[in-house]
Amino acid sequence: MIKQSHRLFQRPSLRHGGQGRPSPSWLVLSLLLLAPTQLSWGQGGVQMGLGVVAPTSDETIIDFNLSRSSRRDRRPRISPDGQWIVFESERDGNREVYIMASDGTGQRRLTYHQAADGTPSMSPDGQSVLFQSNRIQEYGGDRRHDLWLMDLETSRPPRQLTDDRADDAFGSFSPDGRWIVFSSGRNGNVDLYRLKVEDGTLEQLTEHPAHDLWPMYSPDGKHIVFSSKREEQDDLYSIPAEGGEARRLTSEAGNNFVPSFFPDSERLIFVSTRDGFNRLYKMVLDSGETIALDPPPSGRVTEPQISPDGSFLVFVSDGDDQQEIYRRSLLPVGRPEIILE
Ligand SMILES: [Ca+2]
Ligand SMILES: [Ca+2]
Ligand SMILES: [Ca+2]
Repeated sequence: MIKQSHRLFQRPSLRHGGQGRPSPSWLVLSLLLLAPTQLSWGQGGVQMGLGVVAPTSDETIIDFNLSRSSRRDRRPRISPDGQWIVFESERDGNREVYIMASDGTGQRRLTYHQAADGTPSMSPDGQSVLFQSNRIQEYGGDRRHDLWLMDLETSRPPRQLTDDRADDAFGSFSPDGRWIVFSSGRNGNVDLYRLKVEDGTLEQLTEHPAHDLWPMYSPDGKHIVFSSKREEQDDLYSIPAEGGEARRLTSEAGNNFVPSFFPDSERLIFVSTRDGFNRLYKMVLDSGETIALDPPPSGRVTEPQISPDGSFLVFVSDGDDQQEIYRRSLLPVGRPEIILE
């Protein structure tokens, strides 16, 4: 459903700041969810050099540690051409946005600000990086997150895309680059909104008392999946890209979050605690068939991202102490495609 449509860049309306405002900590709470329990990886998981080698029956899966800074490297997002990974890190003292080649080389810092800059994603044309930052200290003294867009080709300062006293977070581009979907608490609880890049038009996509988090477009642009605690747990839901009725995708006991689509738009990978610890699962959307990623990565795993061509997976794990970004090939010898069966 489309609940409202108006231009951004107007001053925030005070009526959004009264009763019904979400707790200031929804953003923090949603992030704590990402590391709920410890995983003891008993068999294999032998640390070797840059990677973690976990032997399996038919092949060797190597999870390469790409970021290697041990300073909370998180939120990896792969560029549309698969060549780059943008991410956030605290390696320089406070949260900043970085970019590296998808093999981990050429790590480069993109933001220089004392505020918390993070959760980046690249535009489909590969020319700009969307990120969230609480660098504007106003809204009655609060530091709340807004969305910002940085041009990679020039040294121009980032452009502020949202301006509201609530947190705006988890921004992500539509595949055609025309829209940015994000989570915002601006109407009293955290719902999904989409912002038209061209002219700043804003549309509300969900309206539900639960917090709607981690929105992600399907590669065909038709759907948005997200995480929301609408029942007794965090589940994944899907809505049409222009808004509409939410379809619940997960129902097994345990929290489910951070979905990422395979290139066919028919399968997801996501994090679930259904086995008592953070584990990655692949799901066929039509049938609901779900299997765990095997072998499970070492450490507490979260934030999986499938490369646009489906050839590799990146994720975050604390398997080498602090959170770092790992890469696993999804193309074992003799198996040119990911088969879910
Ligand atoms: Ca910063
Ligand atoms: Ca805001
Ligand atoms: Ca909501």
